[in-house]
Amino acid sequence: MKLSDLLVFDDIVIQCHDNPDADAIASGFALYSYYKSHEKKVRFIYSGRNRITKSNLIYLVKTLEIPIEYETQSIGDPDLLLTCDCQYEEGNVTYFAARNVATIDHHQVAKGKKLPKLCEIRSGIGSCCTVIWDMLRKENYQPDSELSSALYYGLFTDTNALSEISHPLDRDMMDEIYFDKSLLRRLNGMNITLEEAKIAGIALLGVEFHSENRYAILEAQPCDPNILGLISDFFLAVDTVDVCLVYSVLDYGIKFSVRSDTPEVRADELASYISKNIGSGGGHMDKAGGFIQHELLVQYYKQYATASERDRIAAVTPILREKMQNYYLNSDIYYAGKTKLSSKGMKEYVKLPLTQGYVVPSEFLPLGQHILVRSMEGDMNLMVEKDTVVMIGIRGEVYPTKLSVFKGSYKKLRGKYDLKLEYTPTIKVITTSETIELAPYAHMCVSTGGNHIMAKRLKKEAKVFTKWHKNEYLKGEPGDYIAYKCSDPDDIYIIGKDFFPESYKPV
Ligand SMILES: [Mn+2]
Repeated sequence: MKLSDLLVFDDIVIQCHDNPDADAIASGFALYSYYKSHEKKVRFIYSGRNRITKSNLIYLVKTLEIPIEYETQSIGDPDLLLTCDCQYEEGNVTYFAARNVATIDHHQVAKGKKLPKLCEIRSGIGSCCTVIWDMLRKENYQPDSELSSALYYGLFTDTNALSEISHPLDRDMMDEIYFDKSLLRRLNGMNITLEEAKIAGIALLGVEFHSENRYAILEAQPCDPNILGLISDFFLAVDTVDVCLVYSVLDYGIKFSVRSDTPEVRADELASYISKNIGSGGGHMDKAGGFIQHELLVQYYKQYATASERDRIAAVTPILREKMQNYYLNSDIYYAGKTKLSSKGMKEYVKLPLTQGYVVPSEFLPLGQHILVRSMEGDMNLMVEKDTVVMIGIRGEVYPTKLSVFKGSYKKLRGKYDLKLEYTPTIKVITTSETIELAPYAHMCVSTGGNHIMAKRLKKEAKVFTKWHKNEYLKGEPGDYIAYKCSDPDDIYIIGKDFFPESYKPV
C-alpha cells in the first residue's frame, strides 16, 4: 500500500495502540502531518484505560506539539480509520467501528488473522516509524525537523537505543534522518522513573542462574522495555554470565532483551529462536531483543491460554526456561578446521547453474574509494579496487570476490538486472555519505556450476564456524543441509532447505 492510496478519503482518524510508546506516537504524528499537508480532515487519537503518564512521552508530545488526543467515547463516523504500530481488532488497541480501515504496522501477523485490504505490514523492521519514513520517502514528502526528530526517537526507543537494530532499512533511516541532538539528550534523561529503577533492582535480586551453560534469566515487573536493556547490559558484566535473557510480561505480550558475550551464542539468533512462530526478534551479535505476542502465545501454549491474567507471569516463566534449555541442548557446534565432518550419511551433489546479480564498483566509483555495502545480512566495508566484484545472491545477500575468481565460476548474461528482493543492496560512500542503489548498476550472471560437495540433511540445529568467519557462526535448522567442498573438507557450511533443491543436484 502507498500513503497516497488513502488520499481518496477526506475524513481520516489515525489511531495508535493503547498505552502508546514513542514509536506509536511518532508514527501517528507522521501520518497526521502527511494527510494534513493534503488538506484532509485528520484526527490522531489513542484510547484505552490510561492516559500517557511517562515523562519522556509527555515532554515529546509537548515539545514537538504532537496533536495526539485521548479518546474513549466515540470517533464519530470518519471515512477511514487508520491504525498505526498495531493491527485493527488486536488486544492492544481499543476497538472503534469504522466504514473503512487501513493498517500500517511492523509487528508479526497472528496465524489466521484477517487483515484489512488497505494495509502495509512489514514485520522484522525495528520500528513502525521506519516503515512510515520509507513510505513518506516514496511520496517525496520531506518531514520537517520536528517530525524527523520524532521519527528518530520512535526508532531509537523501539530498538533499545538503536542497539537492537537488525534490518538494513532501519540502518538507512538511522544514518539519513535529521534529529535534534539536544532534544534526544533531554529525553534520555527522563527515560525511567524512580519506581522503574526499583523494578530493575528487584529483577536483579530474583536472578535465575544456570551454571552449566553460564546463562541467566531475569524477570522484571511490567516496565518500559528499555529497562530490560539496562538490566541485561548490567548483568552481562557478571564474570560467570555469558548470556542473559531479561523479560517482562505486559498486557499484550512479552518484551525481552538478550545479551551475549560469547561467540558460541549470537544474541540476534537466540532472540529469533525464542520468538520463532510467536513473535519477532533480532538485533546484533551481542545485543538483541524481541517481542512475543499475546495472541500467538494463546494459540501455541495451552498453559498460557488457560492462565488467569494474574497467573500469566507464572505461566510464561516455564515456557522461556524450556526454550533456553532446548536452545543449548538441541544444537551441535562445528568449527571449520577443527571438527572433522564424517562423510557417513552424506551424498555427493553438484552445484546447478544459478542466475544472480553482480556489480563491478570500479565501473561507477573511483579506485581507492572506501565504501560500505549494505544488505539484508548487514554492513560490509570494502575498498574499490580495479578487480573488485560484489556478488548479489538470490536472497539479496552480498559477498565480495575478485574478477579472476568471478571469471572462473560465472558467465555474464545479457539483459538488465531484474531480480525482486525485499531490500535491494546499497553502497554508501564513506567520505561523502552518499547512498547508491545497486540495482541500476547490477548485471546478471550465471554460475557455471561444477562445484562438487558432500551434504546431508541436519537432524538437529547446528552452528557452523566457517573457514571465512571465525567469530560468527552460520545457523542451520533441522531440514537444512550441512556440507563441505569435495576439494576442501575444511570448508564446511550450511545450505538452507528452501535454497538447496534449486541450487544442487545429486551426482
Ligand atoms: Mn513499535
